[in-house]
Amino acid sequence: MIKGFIFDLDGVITDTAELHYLAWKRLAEEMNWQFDRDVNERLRGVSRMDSINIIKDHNNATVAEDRLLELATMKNDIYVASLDTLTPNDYLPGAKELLTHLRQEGFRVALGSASKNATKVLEQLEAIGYFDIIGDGNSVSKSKPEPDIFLYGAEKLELKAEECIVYEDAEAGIDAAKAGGFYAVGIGPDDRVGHADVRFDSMAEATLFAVKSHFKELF
Ligand code: B16
Ligand code: MG
Repeated sequence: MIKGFIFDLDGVITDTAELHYLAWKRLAEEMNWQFDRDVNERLRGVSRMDSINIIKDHNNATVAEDRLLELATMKNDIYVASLDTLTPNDYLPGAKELLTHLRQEGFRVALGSASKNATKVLEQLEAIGYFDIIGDGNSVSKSKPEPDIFLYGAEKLELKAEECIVYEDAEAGIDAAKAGGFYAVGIGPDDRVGHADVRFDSMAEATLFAVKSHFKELF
């Protein structure tokens, strides 16, 4: 029986991908690196250090490990400063309504994000109160597609994986949810999250009613 929900952040609750994109673009310009929206798409749900390695490799650049860390910090400073522009109007359509319904119906709710800035993002959205547990990039060391962040959330909620539904917009996130034994709801196109148990184009369609209808026997 489903007792809890675990949410990814970027691409599910809000669209911080655009702010990540602008911050990486600024860094790439400084470094004279090629960077565009297609490359940015490959960073969806990927940790900061994995992201900078993808951009570096895309440019066939050689960068010492400590310099790479410095560059990732530069990007993060730009990104964190831009989070001040985020407001409670910046939920993805449907996300706030879903969180409200889950609270009303007494489900347990956790965040399972790769971002080390997840708490700051939730604060800007005024969304902290919707979550019993916040699992983020600081909570576990192995990132998606490893299931650790979702297992962390379930454990803190005191639930088993099969009692939780995970919402994810990234290919690696669905892989992580399935590897952990969770039910997976994919948000986005078929070529990205078509391997989820059920897929919706957007959060606006992934309502509690729609999910309950799909997983009838689990509620
Ligand atoms: P940070 P999610 C992910 O968020 C983003 O999709 C990804 O682009 C970003 O690199 C990652 O968080 C790490 O973020 O640099 O803030 O620690 O989708 O897992 O909520
Ligand atoms: Mg995401």
